[in-house]
Amino acid sequence: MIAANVDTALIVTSCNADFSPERLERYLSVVMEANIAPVLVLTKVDLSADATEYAASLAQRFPDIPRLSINALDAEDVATLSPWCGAGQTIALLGSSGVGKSTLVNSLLGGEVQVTAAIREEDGKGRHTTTNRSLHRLPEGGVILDSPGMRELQLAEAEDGLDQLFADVDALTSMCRFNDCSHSAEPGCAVVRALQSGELDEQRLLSYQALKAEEMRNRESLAARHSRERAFGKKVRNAGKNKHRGRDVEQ
Ligand SMILES: Nc1nc2c(ncn2[C@@H]2O[C@H](COP(=O)(O)OP(=O)(O)OP(=O)(O)O)[C@@H](O)[C@H]2O)c(=O)[nH]1
Ligand SMILES: [Mg+2]
Ligand SMILES: [Zn+2]
Repeated sequence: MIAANVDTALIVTSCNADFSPERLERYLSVVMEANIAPVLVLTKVDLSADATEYAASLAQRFPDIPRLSINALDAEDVATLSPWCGAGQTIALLGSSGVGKSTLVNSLLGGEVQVTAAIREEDGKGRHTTTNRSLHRLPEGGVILDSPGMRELQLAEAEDGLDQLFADVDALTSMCRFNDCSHSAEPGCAVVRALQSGELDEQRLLSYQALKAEEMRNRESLAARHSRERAFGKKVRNAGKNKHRGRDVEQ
């Protein structure tokens, strides 16, 4: 869905109104579904007095995902990405418009290769400056793909990615006494037990359940659309055949 042969996805967000752990969960699920290694990159730490709080929120929510806090304009900060930049490595950039994806590319390449533009003052949103995908060779030997900022990301066909991202919750659900446990009032519910003991954070369970439901809904509607399209394709092919048959009769 994003690109082929990507090793690492830099999921970029900033210390401002763009910051949304819920959106990051969506990106992470899609990336993990595709067996791509995610790295969370928090930019604009130089512009916010609360940068450490943003970073702490990521650490609390995504303890197992590699994370970097940087000023994307600062070469020294950006050099902390070098473990993912070596020969044979392909990096993709994901994130909303204005979070600094192209800025990162420029800092990594050491030049103004990609156009960047200031975000809007009023609402902090980017201006969709990058409009095409482009691949750039890094001095360290790898390649990096710059992409247009994403508007929204609906989850579909990312079930495995979700289960990987929420592996602890997924493991708990399989330990409930009943296979179809709804994790509300059933006896022997491992999820409720973990909530009560404090082992599982309720926010995490709610996120998991909401994303699971969304993923299933979207997957089902995608499947329905595919089958409608297949049926239509068949109709078109049959119409074509009948036309030929008609001509045969005339001749
Ligand atoms: N001070 C500071 N400015 C940054 C940082 N990262 C990005 N910027 C600025 O934020 C603005 C947007 O950066 P871009 O690199 O154009 O953002 P983008 O993610 O490529 O946006 P699209 O191409 O629209 O998807 C530019 O003015 C950058 O100079 C940072 O870490 N610190
Ligand atoms: Mg850009
Ligand atoms: Zn249960």
